[in-house]
Amino acid sequence: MIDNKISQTKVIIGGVNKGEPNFDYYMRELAQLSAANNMEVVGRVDQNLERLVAATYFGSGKVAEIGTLAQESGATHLVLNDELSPTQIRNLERETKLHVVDRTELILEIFSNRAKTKQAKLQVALARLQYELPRLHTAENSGLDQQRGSGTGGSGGGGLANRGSGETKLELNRRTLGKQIAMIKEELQEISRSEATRRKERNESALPQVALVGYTNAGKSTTMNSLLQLFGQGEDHEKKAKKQVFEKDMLFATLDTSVRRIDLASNFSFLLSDTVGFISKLPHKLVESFKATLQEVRDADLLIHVVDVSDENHKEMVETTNAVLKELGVLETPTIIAYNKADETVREYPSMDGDDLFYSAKDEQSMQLLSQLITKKLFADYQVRTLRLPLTAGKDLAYLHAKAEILTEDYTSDGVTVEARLSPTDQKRLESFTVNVQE
Ligand SMILES: Nc1nc2c(ncn2[C@@H]2O[C@H](COP(=O)(O)OP(=O)(O)OP(=O)(O)O)[C@@H](O)[C@H]2O)c(=O)[nH]1
Ligand SMILES: [Mg+2]
Repeated sequence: MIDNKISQTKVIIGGVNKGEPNFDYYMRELAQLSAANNMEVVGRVDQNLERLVAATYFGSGKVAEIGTLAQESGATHLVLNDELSPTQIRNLERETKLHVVDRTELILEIFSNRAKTKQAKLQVALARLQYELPRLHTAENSGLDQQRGSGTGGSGGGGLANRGSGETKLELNRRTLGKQIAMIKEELQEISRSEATRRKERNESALPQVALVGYTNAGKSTTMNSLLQLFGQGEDHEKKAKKQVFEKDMLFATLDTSVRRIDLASNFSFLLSDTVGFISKLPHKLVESFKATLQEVRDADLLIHVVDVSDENHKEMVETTNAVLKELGVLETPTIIAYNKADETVREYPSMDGDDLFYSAKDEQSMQLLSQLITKKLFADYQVRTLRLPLTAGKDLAYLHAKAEILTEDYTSDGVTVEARLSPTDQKRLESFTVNVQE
């Protein structure tokens, strides 16, 4: 969070409740999103309506009320809970004299401020251009949209139609945006291709892949760091520190995916990835353009769905995350539900409730239990097999030593008998040497 209150933009948050059971929760999220965007929430307006008013989103009485509230509170911006049409934004800006920011734009803005790597920046830029494209004529008309994107500033008011610039300029702008979109897409594809190569190289040993997923600020990065801390034995302090990922008490601290190798026991290793967190009504275009970043989630053999159980809205957060996981097509991936921050609750931890884990990412015992769960889930299909390798199979023996957990090894004059724990892939690969499979 940014401490400097003086520079904060004063905003009123607002939403139309069409009878959604989670409405209040969405509004609180909206307040948090505003705060994350360096905005100070000075008022909130809700209206119950069966459907949105096509022209102005709110009904006319509410619009007038907002105008008054803005004058009293000194607000310059109106932040709304839904994605609005360009016309609604234009009309509301004219009538309230406020700069209107809808939920989609707010999320896009936070993402753009947080993006650090080239890939993240391009992905946000793409989502943003796609959001702006159908709204271009608003920019023609009001001039307000030139300020849009800064998040702060904005004098409000305005919105006088200025059609003098004519159709041609609009067409030109559309074409320019269209070209920019195409260029960004191409650049992203390029990055994606080299990423894919790197991913393949990184995982040529076919290590199982585990991905941390969940609502933003749930503690995914902290969980990753604790696992790294605990299982980076043998590594010196400096090396461990270098592997750590960024964790912070703020929305969307992580925008990029980090992948680290975790070595649990002898040859029991997996790749762990930490990635962007989710929030309700995450703009579809944003999820779409972050698909490359979320590739690790899509490839994962196991998901660890981290939930901040100390948050009273954690049930809604689980639903939100599941909705995004559905959009990514990974609802069927085996998942451990990991209720984090149990230290902030009265629950005993670490503990299990059926298959679910209650833990704290800051507690070593919790990490031990989590790693056991991962092992159990990940290696459920592993089998202990006895293999008889002739002397000529030196390469296969070397492979076993490098990739598998060897339990016993017995050398004779014509070869070697090995008892090893094998992954499904290796079971197939070494099928011809197998003399016994342990149940
Ligand atoms: N009390 C408590 N705080 C925790 C625990 N785990 C994480 N936190 C705190 O929660 C905040 C968010 O942690 P992160 O690990 O950055 O969360 P994240 O899920 O990676 O969040 P994003 O990257 O923003 O999606 C940080 O301030 C952590 O210190 C925990 O077990 N107990
Ligand atoms: Mg994070």
